[in-house]
Amino acid sequence: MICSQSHESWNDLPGGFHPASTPDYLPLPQLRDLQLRRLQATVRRAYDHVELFRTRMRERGITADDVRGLEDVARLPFMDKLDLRDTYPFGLFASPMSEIVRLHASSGTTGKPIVVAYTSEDLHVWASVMVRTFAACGLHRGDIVQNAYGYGLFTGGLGAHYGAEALGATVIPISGGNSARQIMVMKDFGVTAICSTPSYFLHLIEQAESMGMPLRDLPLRAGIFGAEPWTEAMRQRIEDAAGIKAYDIYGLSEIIGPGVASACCAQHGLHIFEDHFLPEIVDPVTGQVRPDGTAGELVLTTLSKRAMPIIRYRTHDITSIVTEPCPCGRTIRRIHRIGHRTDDMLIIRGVNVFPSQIEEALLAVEGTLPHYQIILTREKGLDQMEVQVEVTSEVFSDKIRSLENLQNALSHSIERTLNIRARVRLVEPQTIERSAGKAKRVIDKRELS
Ligand code: DLL
Repeated sequence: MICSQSHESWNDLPGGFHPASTPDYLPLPQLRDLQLRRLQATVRRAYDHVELFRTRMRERGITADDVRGLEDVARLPFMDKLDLRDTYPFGLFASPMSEIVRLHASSGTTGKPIVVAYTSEDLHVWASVMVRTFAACGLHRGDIVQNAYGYGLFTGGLGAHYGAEALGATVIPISGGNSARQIMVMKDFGVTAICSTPSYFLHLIEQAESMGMPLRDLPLRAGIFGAEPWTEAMRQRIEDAAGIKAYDIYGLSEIIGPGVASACCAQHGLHIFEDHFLPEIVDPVTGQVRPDGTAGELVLTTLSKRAMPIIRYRTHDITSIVTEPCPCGRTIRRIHRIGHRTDDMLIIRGVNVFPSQIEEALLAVEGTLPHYQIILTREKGLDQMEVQVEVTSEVFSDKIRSLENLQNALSHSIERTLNIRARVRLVEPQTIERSAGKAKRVIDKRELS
């Protein structure tokens, strides 16, 4: 089965573009053949032009000619964020500066930013994978797209912008922030789709309510959400509250930006645009390749990037490759929703905890809003975790007794999920700081205590 026309309205896509004619639906032998040819060209390009890569290949006693099959990717050295930092700013470029037409940068959590570069061919590929992303999410010519990803050095804004334009949609380059204006524009311009982080969209849901214009009453029908982890429970809350379909899209600056993988009408996993990005799943500790279906760290190799080819990049994102074919008919493989990163893991009194597990435990209980923050402290040498959760104003003004019941239900839900006790504090709506971009879920004060 191919996604229904009503979902992916292919007749309304720009001239000559039809998803069925993109590599999304290539027969597998053809796709693997294309990947191999591109992998060989990428390795050769990196070997010839990037010193760090050439040195590492030589240390392993291999050359670009040793890539004879796709499985040979496992013989190549890994790259990670440190390599981008150590070669800051331009040390990994494989094209002369005269061919580089765009730079982006990502600050990450610590230290110097990392810089990424694009030739005009790279920008063309980026727009094309974003067109395929939007088409998979059911967008088409005639859609009015409010792009609330941040414009600037962050790849979200311009990445989504050029993709939506190339799709033939009408783009509103509003960027993040100024929530009252976002709602006004959404209503006045008849916006049908929005691009933002899921956490910023939650904030827009509330803002719309407070302005007496609930999003359910507006023409908005789709949200293209990504750039941070979010759970399936959060997706359902968003869909119910705003009366839209919420699609998960994934990407990272080092590889291209948004446009690495996207949900489709089946909303079960994200299709990787495998003709441009080769995925592997490895054991996060040993680096050994794991078979499809097994969870591990996603490693990505770019297959067509010219300015900055990236080989076997350790993303730190944990997922697995879906083994069943997708009902939408795409042949490119899917990854499961990315719930967390290896470096998100909190160790609390010796127990490993991921913020997404806390989100799941909280959203399993009725009466809470999906705004929460995890605060870690150390008291007398012992780690303490406090989870602050916003509750609806009705609940908050309710009797003390029902607040206590809710608090207990949340503590139990956390204990059931994680096997660890947390202090739960219910807070009034709007207490937890909102971000126009990626949400800050964890405040770790343990080093200070
Ligand atoms: O966040 C690119 C992007 C923009 C993706 C807009 C989607 C939409 P970075 O700032 O380099 O790039 O952050 C990349 O964000 O390694 C993941 O840990 C996380 N991430 C991105 N998308 C998702 C997602 C952009 N859908 C890092 N689910 C990645 C979970 C995500 N995590």
